[in-house]
Amino acid sequence: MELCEEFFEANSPPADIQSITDGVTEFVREHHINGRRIAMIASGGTTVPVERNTVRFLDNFSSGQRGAASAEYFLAQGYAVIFLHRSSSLKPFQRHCASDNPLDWLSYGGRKLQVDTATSENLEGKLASVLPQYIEVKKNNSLHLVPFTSVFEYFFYLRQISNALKPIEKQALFYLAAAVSDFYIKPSDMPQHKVQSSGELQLKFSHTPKMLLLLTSKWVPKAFVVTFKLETEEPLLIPHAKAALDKYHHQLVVANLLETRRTSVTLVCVENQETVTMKLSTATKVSGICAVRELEDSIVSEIVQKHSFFLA
Ligand code: PAZ
Repeated sequence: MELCEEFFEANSPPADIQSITDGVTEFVREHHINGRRIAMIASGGTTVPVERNTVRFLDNFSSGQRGAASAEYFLAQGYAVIFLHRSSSLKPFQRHCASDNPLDWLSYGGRKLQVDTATSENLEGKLASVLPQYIEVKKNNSLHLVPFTSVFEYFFYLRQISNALKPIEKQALFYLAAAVSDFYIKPSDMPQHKVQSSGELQLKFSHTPKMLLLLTSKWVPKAFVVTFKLETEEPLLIPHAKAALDKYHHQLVVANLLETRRTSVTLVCVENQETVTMKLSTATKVSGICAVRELEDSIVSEIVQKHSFFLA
């Protein structure tokens, strides 16, 4: 845990930390008064800057699909959601149009902008199931977005959000689906300016401090905490998920393999380290949100049940 404290001492907080904190604190206050549970979802990958005046950075594969889809299902289950996400990754609701070019939906004539009838049918089909929930969420102000890019921003924001959620104790649910870099370059090991291409590039990586122990023991010791574990080798997956539960003493790990993460996950629970595997094919049915039930719908339903049990 010392390494974690050192991380916060050695690095400067992001410039907007106070406004992020104020926004989250107000969101928590508003929804806690109304008796809502609050899910804090972390989503997308963190970057690792190479230079202090950052031109280059290391990144990872995460698209944010898991977190963005899950946020919609938590909202549908009545949670207020803080969505801590990589700024360029998928966002709840918007993800349904992420592969579209909005300019293709419009036509312009006689100084009037119109939805193009040729494309509107397709558009309606796509958005009809999403828009009612989106409008409701906006009306209730039940989704609060906090964007990050680097691993530094991620940890600073996570700490502030945890502080804001600490008072609501068990009503808070952490769903940590972000792919956070395991290695980073300390600012003391980072050049100030753009590394020139004339010489060799040598980088010194340090282990990213394991903030999870701090989160479960100090930041939000009463919250319901779900983490995610990704591997590329199957034999490592469940043992690593179980080891994480032993180490961090939280409630649940969602384990997935890179190749099959869209179609299969295994939930490893703290009680008896029981495992439940969910596959997309067994989860297919019509739901309120999508014509085909997404894997995240099943994951979130199961987790909400476990959170209810935890609260009882
Ligand atoms: O963001 P995405 O939908 O492309 O992928 C989701 C995921 C694989 C990043 C997530 O399910 C996950 O496992 N996150 C934790 C990764 C880790 O072990 O650090």
